[in-house]
Amino acid sequence: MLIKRAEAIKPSEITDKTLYLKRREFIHSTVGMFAAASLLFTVRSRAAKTGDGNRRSLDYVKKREYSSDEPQTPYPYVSGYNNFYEFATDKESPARLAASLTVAPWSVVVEGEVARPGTYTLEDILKNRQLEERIYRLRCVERWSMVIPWIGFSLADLIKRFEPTSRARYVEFTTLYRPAEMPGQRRSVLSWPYVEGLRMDEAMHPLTILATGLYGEVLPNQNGAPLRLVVPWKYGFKSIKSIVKIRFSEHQPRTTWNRAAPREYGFYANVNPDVDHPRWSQRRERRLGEFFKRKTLMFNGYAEEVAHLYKGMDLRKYF
Ligand SMILES: Nc1nc2c(c(=O)[nH]1)N[C@H]1C(S)=C(S)[C@@H](COP(=O)(O)O)O[C@H]1N2
Ligand SMILES: [Mo]
Repeated sequence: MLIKRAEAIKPSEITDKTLYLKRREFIHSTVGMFAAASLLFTVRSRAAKTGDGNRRSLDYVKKREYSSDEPQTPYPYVSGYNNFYEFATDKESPARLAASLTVAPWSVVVEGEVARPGTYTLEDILKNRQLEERIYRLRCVERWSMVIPWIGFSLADLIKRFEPTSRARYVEFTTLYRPAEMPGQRRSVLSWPYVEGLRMDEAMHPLTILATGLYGEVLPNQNGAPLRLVVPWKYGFKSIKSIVKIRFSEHQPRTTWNRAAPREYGFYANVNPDVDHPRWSQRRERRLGEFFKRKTLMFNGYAEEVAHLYKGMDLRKYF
């Protein structure tokens, strides 16, 4: 994510060199090839430095629920090129800085319009839940995308257990606030804690998952351990990481990016090639690991599954 509060952060802090290269020079594919190769190199060497010491396999995943024959993005990108502002505003540092985040024990507070509010431990949440592998695309506002074999479970399945009341029209998610372990939170780059939200029908959609892993392993901290949302038809910033609170409400939540820059980041944030970001087009994207840009697809390619949720809505207004 990029934000425009120039007085709060210097451009050099939010725009790393590879993205700078991308913006300027990717018009020429040869330069693009060079930049893509050097990005992979940077990402690989950073990964080697962090040692990926916490990698643990999740071998009890049984079911393959949603597959894709698209080539998967190489692991070093997925775990080495991250947006996680609680740690840093560049893409390479979260892998290193998140390594020491304490992710166990972990619990999630459930509150608002539900019959069963309370504090649920992660074990509680995972109990009896079938973990599945689902290969979904993640597409960022910054025009890059990845194909990731996530491991997780349907959010709807968990929500049903909390028994939302008939007044619950939205679900709000909150990320951990722990400045002692999350150095980015010591600066007011965003208003902490990070908050995201979905309309109830979006949250209950079978494509929406809570992820606990990727590539057959426990979720790396930089990807939002131990529990993060994945909403494949929306821009990446909706997929909130390291969730500690789930709140059900009648009113649309005030989400972090929307508050920071309402003209740039709407509540819905559906991937939409026809609605530009105010500062750039959203028509094309770079799949990390590939040389040539590709066309961005409506709803990130999931139109058949989700377009009905927005029937009759003006998607320029509700962007
Ligand atoms: N708490 C929190 N969640 C977050 C973010 C963040 O900064 N903080 N960044 C978002 C953005 S902009 C993107 S693109 C994705 C990146 O997920 P990844 O690092 O697993 O690829 O996480 C999203 N979730
Ligand atoms: Mo993003």
